[in-house]
Amino acid sequence: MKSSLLTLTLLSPVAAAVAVGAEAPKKNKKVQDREHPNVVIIYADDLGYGDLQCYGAKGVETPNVNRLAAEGIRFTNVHAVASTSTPSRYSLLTGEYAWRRRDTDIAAGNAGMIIKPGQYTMADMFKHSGYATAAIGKWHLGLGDKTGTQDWNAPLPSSLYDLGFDYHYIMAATADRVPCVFIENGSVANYDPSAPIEVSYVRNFPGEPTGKDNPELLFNLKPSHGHNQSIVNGISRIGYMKGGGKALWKDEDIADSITSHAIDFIKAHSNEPFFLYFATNDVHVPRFPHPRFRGQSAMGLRGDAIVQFDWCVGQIMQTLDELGIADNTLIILSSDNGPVVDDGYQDQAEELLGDHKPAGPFRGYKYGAYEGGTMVPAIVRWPKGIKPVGESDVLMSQIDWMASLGALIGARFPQGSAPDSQNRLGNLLGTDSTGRPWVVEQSANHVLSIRTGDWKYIEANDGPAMVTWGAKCETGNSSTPQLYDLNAGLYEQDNVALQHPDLVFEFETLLRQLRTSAAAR
Ligand code: NG6
Ligand code: CA
Repeated sequence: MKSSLLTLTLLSPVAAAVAVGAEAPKKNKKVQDREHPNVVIIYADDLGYGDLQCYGAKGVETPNVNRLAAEGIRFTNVHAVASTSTPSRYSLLTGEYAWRRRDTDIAAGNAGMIIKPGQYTMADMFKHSGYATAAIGKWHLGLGDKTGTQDWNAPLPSSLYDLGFDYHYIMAATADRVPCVFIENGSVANYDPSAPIEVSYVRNFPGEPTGKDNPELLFNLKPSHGHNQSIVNGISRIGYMKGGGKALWKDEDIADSITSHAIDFIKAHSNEPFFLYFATNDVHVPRFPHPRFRGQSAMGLRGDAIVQFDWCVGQIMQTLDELGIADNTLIILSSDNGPVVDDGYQDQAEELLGDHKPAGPFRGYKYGAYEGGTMVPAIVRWPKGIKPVGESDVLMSQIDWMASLGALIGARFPQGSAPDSQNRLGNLLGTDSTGRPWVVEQSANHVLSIRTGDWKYIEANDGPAMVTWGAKCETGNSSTPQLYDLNAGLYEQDNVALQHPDLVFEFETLLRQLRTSAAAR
């Protein structure tokens, strides 16, 4: 049923409803019970709505994710907060829309910590509710006190411990950005004192080769656009770095490395409730999966990276099974933004795509305002707590996962924390099919869109129609407002804004209210 009337009321976040004073509750040791299930968020990178077999992928098999979906709920209308990584991750982990802050765009590898130590994060929420907490994999939310000032050869002054994670083993940004080393508990892992690390996003270090000047050294992957600065492991990157020695990662081993650290964390905490944020490097560029996954899909490196992602998921599931704790572990699998095919390396992703549609039936890709930018796969499995109801088309945003998971574990929220996150636990667990009346989506150039069950509104802006840095992605920009009737087809095609000025006005009003609401800073 089409609803033309929008609920303009800003639902008060659960955070406010259960607000307590600023004093943080003490960590109490808890046991894993139904009120305190383990929670594992498996957060893929650039994995599109159509990239998994259980979402209709062609040319690639994902048996482990298929099994997860078969034993849980496969959601078909879940949105990342933004169509790029840093703002989506910021929003997921803080429950605050990234667009409320100016410094949450795609972060450099030497960005200072974007989430401030004083903010109450999802990890704080679990930690203060008695959970062991860990972040493993891609971080991309900055490290250290201040951009560009980190001494990578010593413990960093601010790291994830200040954000509620007891343990972390992370990549500072992305695999295509320096520094190409893992950070474990605030220091470079496997640090090599014979090769001190220097990082700059401004200038190269004298004598260091770059992809631009030394293409003959690119024995693993060559760039298709950008990505022509420092060379690590025969692949040129964004940014300049020197040193690293034996601490430098090998791209083909990243999935193995983060998965084994995740398994170790799970094993070490199998007797107490734990929260694991497992953020994979797959399927972000440079796509360079381990040789054992090569040729396992019909799509070359991008498809093989999906196979590798599925393997990681299988390893986590197997570990939980072996420890006998799968039943009371709530797994959420999703992605930080929609897909992109050529994102800067000559990996033949475009040539080998065949019939595969990375964004499924939706228009647009990563970076853009169309649905393909933020519509992501989302699977929830918790044998002890939810019925495997199959599919759910409830409208949901990742912004609500913090308040929803907080409600699940009985967390208390300091006043003002998670300001945009609403308790939608019933949606997440499949017991309530009435979804959010609307979700907000953010594109790479800060254009906001509203999606309801029936409509998609994209605010007017003056940007170009395609991204300007090489990726063949539509931005969704238009100098006049866009309104699409999603019942007329999921592929945003006919702009009916002129036929529905009342609705356009309602959406504009809603965005204005959201932008100026108390949560805005
Ligand atoms: C872009 C990069 C792209 C990717 C993206 C961030 C170029 C030419 N392109 O600037 O390859 O790294 O940033 O992706 O540099 S995200 O998924 O982490 O947001
Ligand atoms: Ca991403």
